[in-house]
Amino acid sequence: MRMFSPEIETMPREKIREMQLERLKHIVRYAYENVPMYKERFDKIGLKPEHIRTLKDIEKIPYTTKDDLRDNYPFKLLAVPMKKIIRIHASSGTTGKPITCGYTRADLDNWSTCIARILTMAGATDEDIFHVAFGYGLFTGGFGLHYGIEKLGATVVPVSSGNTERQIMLLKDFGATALIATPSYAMYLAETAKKLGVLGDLKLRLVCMGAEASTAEMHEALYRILGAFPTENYGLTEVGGPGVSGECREKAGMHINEDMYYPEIVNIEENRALPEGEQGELVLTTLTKEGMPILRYRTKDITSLTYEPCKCGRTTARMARVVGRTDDMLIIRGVNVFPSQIESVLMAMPELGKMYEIIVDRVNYMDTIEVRVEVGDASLLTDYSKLEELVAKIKHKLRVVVQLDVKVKLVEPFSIKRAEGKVKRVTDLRKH
Ligand code: DLL
Repeated sequence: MRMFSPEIETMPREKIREMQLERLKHIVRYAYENVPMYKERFDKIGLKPEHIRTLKDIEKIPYTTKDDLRDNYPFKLLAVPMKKIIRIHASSGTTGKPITCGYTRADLDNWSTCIARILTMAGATDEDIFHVAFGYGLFTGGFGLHYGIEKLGATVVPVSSGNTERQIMLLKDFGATALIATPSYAMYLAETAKKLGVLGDLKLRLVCMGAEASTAEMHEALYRILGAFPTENYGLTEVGGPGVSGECREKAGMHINEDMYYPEIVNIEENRALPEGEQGELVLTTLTKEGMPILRYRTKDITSLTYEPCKCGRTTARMARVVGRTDDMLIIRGVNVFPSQIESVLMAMPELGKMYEIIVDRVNYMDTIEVRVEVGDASLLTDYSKLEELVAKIKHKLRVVVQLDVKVKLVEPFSIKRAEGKVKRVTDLRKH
C-alpha cells in the first residue's frame, strides 16, 4: 500500500502519543502567549500552559466554539503578525459574518502534505490527472486540494465549480483520471455524463469527495454509474480546511492526520469525554498551526473514533463517516432524524434517481416530514399502480429506519435543483 508519509502513517501508537503530547504542550503555550482570547480564558480559570502534562490534561482546556470565531472576526485569533500570513480563507456560513482562517508558509506546506497523504491513501499517484470541481476562492476546498495535488506531483486541472456540461467536456477531453467534488456534485456530473451518453468516454478511476456528508449507499450508487473508486475526506475551515482525515482503499473510516490534529469525542449533552468507539461530537485541536492555532474546537460533527490499526497498514486513528451535525439533526415529533438515514434508504433503491430533498413543516401543531425524490425513469410516473407500489415500498423502508411516517413524493428526473457547491437537502418550514 503506497503512503505519502510512511514514517508518520505507520508510527506505533505509543510514539504517536508521545509526539502528540510534545506538540500539544507546545501549541498550548504558543496559543496562550500569542492569542489574547486564549490567555484571557486560561487566566480566568487559573490554568497555565505548564498544567498540561499528559494528553488527558487537554480536558482542562475550555472548548473553542464557532461563536468564539465570530466574536473574534476577522483576525483576532491570529497568533502572528499579518506580515507572516500569506493566505486567508473563509467559510461562507449560513448567516452573518464568515469564519476566517489565516495561514503562514509552514501552515500551507503542512496542509498540502495532509492532502497529498489523503489522495495517496485513496489510491492516487503522480500519474493521475485531477479534475478539481470544488469552488476556487475563499472556500478551502479548491485551493486546499489544488496544492496537495501539486505536492503529490500529479496533474491538476483547476476547473472550479459551475457549467456542468463544460465540465463533462473537459473531463473527457483532458482524460481526467480522478475527480474532486462534493458527493452531490459528483453525482450530478455522473448523471449528466450518463444523460449525454459519454460515460464510456471518461477515464475516471477515482472520485475523492468531501465537504458534505454522504452515505455508503451514495458511494455505491456512484460507483455503479461511474465505475470509479469513491473515497471521502473531511475537514473544516476553522482548523484549516480539508486534510483533517480521509479514507483509504479499505473504506473503514477516515484516517486522521494525527501529527497535525488531536481528536476527541465528547458527549453533547454533558460535555463529557467519550471512550473509543462511542458516538459523539468531534473536538479538534490543531497541533502545528502557526497562523491560527485552535484548541479544542467543537466541530458539531457527529462521529466516533477507533485506534485499531487498519488493514492498509496505517496506525493512525480513524473517524467513522460523519452521520450528521448536531445542528442539522431534525427532531420530528420528538424523534431524532438525520438526513443521512433517509439518504441510505433512497440510494439503495435502484428505481430511484439520486437527487432528493426533505421538507419539514408543522401543520395543526404536528410536525410533518416529506421526502421528495426523483425517479430513475420518468415513464414510471405515468404508471399509477407501479407508482403507488413504489411509494408504499419507500414509506415502509423509511418507517423501519427513522421510526416515523414520512410522506413520499416521486418527481421527474432532474426536476430538483442541483447545487454546484454544497447541497442543501433540508427545508425546515417550522423555523419560519
Ligand atoms: O467543507 C472543508 C472541506 C473541503 C472538506 C473539501 C473536505 C473537502 P467548511 O466549508 O468549513 O469546510 O465546512 C465544514 O462541512 O464541519 C462538516 O459538517 C462538513 N463536512 C466536511 N467534510 C465532510 C465529510 C469544508 N467528509 C463542515 N462528511 C464540517 C461529512 C463533512 N461532512
